[in-house]
Formats: sequence, C-alpha cells, structure tokens
Amino acid sequence: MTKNINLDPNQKTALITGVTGQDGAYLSEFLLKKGYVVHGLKRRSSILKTDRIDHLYQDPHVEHRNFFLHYGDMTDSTNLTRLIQEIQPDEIYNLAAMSHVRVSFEIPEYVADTDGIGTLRLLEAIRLLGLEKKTKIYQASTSELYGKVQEVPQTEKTPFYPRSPYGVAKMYAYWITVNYREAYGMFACNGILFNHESPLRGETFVSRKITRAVSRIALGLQDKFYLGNLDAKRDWGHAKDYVRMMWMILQAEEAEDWVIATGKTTSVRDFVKMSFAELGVELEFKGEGIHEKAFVSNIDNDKYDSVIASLPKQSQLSNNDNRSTNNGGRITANEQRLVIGQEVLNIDPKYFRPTEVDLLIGDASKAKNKLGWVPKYELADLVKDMMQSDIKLMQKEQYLKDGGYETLNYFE
Ligand code: NDP
Ligand code: GDR
Repeated sequence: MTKNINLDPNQKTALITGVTGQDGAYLSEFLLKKGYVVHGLKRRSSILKTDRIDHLYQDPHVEHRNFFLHYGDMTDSTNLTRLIQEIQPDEIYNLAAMSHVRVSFEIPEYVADTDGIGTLRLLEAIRLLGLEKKTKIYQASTSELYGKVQEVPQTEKTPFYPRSPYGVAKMYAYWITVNYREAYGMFACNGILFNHESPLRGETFVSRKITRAVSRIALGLQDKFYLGNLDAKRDWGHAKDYVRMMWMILQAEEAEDWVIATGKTTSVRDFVKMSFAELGVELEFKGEGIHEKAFVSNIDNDKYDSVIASLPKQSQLSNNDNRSTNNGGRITANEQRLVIGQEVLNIDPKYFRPTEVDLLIGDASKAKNKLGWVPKYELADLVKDMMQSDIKLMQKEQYLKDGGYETLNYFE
C-alpha cells in the first residue's frame, strides 16, 4: 500500500503513465510546481532508467513527499486498477506508449497491446472503480493519426489515415477515449499533439539523433552520421510548451479533443542544416535518393569558436576514428575543427519506413482561441536548446576519453 497519499485534501493528485519518458519528466516538473501530488508509473527494468526524473526523486523514507513512483505496466490491468484505487487521482495523464514509429513495424502486437488496449485498461479501471465523475483523463494522441494526410493543414476535423502499427494502435486509443466520454460522461480528452522535441528527447528520434551526431562531429568524436528520409516534413515544437497544454486541456470547461501544433513545417534536411548552423557551419547536399550526401561548404570560424570555446586542449582518438593526425594519434583542438569539403552525412535505407508519413502541419486555431495556446519556443529556439545541451553532453564524453576511459556510441 502506498503511504503519504493526499496529505492535504486541497492538493490535487495526478497519475502520470510514462513518467520516465520525455513528456512524463517535463509534465512531472510542471505539475509539482503547480502544487500537485504526482504519482508516476514506471516499468521494472534490469538497470535504473530514471535519468530524466532523478532530480525529482524523493527518498521513500522521508515524510510529506509529493512525488511517488510505482511499478506498473500498461499491459497489466490488475496493476493499473489497484494503483488507481489506491491513488484516487483527480487527473490521469496517459503518456505511456511504445512511441517509436519505425520500431512499431517490428513489434506491432506489443504496440497494439500497450498503446491501444492499454488506454482501454485505464478507462475501464476508472469506470469499474466508480470514478467517472472524479477522475479526468488525458490521452496522448498524435499527429501520426493523420498519416497519409487527407487535408493540409490538419485540424480536429481532418479524417485519419494512419500509416504505421503505432498510428493504428493510437487510433484505437483515440476512439475508445471518445467513446468512454460519450458513453459514461467521463472527462476524457485527446490531445492530438504534433512532434515535440527537447534536450530530453529519446536518442533515436530524428531531431535528437541529429543534434547528438552534429555535436559529436564538431568535437571530433565521430566523422559522419546516417539518416533515412531527408524529405519528410514535420511540425516541430518544444516539449515544454506541449506539456503545459496537456494540463490546460484537463482544466478546460468541457472535455474535448484538441490539436496542438506550431502551424509550421520543416524538412529533416533543413533540421540538419539548422543544427550545423548553430556552430556556424554551412552544408552542401549533393546526389539524389540513397546517394545523397552532405558536405561542409563554409565555416564561420568566429561562431564555431564561440560555441566550442570551452573545448579541452587535447583529445584522444578512439581506435576506429580514422581522422588523420600528425602527432601520433592525438589531435589538438585546432585539428579537431571541421574542414571544408568534409563528408558529414550519408543515407542508410535501413532508416526508411515501409509506409512513410511525408508531411505534417497542424492548425491549432481551436486551442489558440479557446485555451489561449501560445507556444513560447520557435523551431530556431528548440534547435539552439538541443544543440547547446548536446554539445555539453559530448564534451563530458570527450573529457572521459581524455582521461583514458572507454566511451561507446550507438548508431541507431
Ligand atoms: P517516450 O518514448 O519518451 O516515453 C514513453 C514512456 O512510456 C516511457 O516512460 C516508457 O517507459 C513508457 N512505456 C512504454 N511502454 C510501456 C508499458 N508497456 N507500460 C508502462 N510504461 C510504458 O515518449 P514521449 O514522452 O515523447 O511521448 C509521450 C506520449 O505522447 C507517448 O504516448 C507518445 O506516443 C505520445 N506522443 C508523443 C509525441 C512527441 O512528439 N513526443 C507527439 C504525439 C504523441 P520506459 O522509460 O521504461 O521505456
Ligand atoms: P515520428 O518521429 O516518426 O514523426 O514520430 P521521428 O523523429 O522518428 O521521425 C521523423 C521523420 O524523420 C524521418 N527520418 C528519421 N527518423 C528516425 N527516427 N531516424 C532516422 O535516422 C531518420 N531519418 C529520417 C522519419 O522517416 C520521419 O519521417 C514522433 C514520435 O514521437 C511519435 O511517438 C509521435 O506520435 C509523433 O512524433 C508525432
């Protein structure tokens, strides 16, 4: 039995599934600042995977806590029902999901169970426990529902055409949420959120994959990197803006479904260019299709130096780094800098998807007019935030290497 629940009857209580994910971490911070008691559902894993929320962690032996973690899984209805019974939440934010679109083609049945039926399990638990009038629920719906888009831009009324097992599972979750609202009068809402990123974004989503790789290349830790479809266009926002909207959706007068988007779309290729531009580096793209490559075409040395100013003086090359040096395998800060003509990006078809979503751009007029949705971050701010964070992270890696410790990289 969980202790210290609802110490203050005026305090609101929230349950966040997917608390260890990007959005779960930002939402936890946001709700704690608002004075909520926050309960998070985390999966058992063989190593600790709580990096994103470690700064919020509270020692279970301390009294008067306001942040609790519980073991659980979206595939286990007895666990979900018991936790909801114990916690009696005012608000549930269902963020848990296998959220990687490409991976959903590999494990479609698991995705249907977690992302689709998992949502039903939560809704049923609320109903079985007689909490329909007490507990509001937010469902993390997605622009992937639009898939092969039937209209540009996409609104709450645009028909769905999902293009992946992930999108199809989320479509079930979307409609079962609407159905429970209509059938049982529950305050159940879908936030149809377009792509949102941050320094906490998972490393294998394209934005973070790019900012990590560009930072590593700039620091001489890696020569180049590989992507799939550079032509795909996404409506990218900052996760901090989007978790605020999740909360606002549950504070609205009526339970409804909402599109949350910036209304601007950008290609993956341009996201790459913007990330390099943060270092004062311009790229030229040559070739077509799987033969397309990107090369350094210009470097603004002042800008480059200002970003990389705190570089350590020397860095040791790893065994598989084939950049040439003239001092016996060690490179100086000067030699680490990128050179004009350097090939930094190739295409690897393994990152293509069997069915792709080519273009997403959302129209969030309803949220703007009725909820006062005003995002604080532009795409340029987002890219800057992510690049600054990843440069710092990779500098840590460089210090480790310089100290003689082994560092590994994953190319997913
Ligand atoms: P992440 O992938 O970063 O986080 C997903 C979370 O779900 C993690 O905490 C993960 O746990 C947890 N989880 C996965 N499977 C299960 C399971 N079977 N049982 C319990 N927990 C599980 O996603 P985001 O934070 O980016 O996204 C949050 C939600 O919003 C997701 O539902 C996603 O589909 C949706 N969404 C995201 C958008 C985006 O652009 N970020 C846009 C629109 C919708 P673990 O850490 O153990 O893996
Ligand atoms: P997405 O995000 O599929 O939109 O789903 P992702 O960043 O994975 O892909 C965006 C686009 O980039 C293209 N791409 C690559 N993608 C990845 N991951 N890796 C690559 O190497 C690569 N090269 C090109 C993709 O083909 C795609 O077109 C995200 C997730 O957060 C979902 O959970 C969420 O619902 C949607 O956003 C909205």
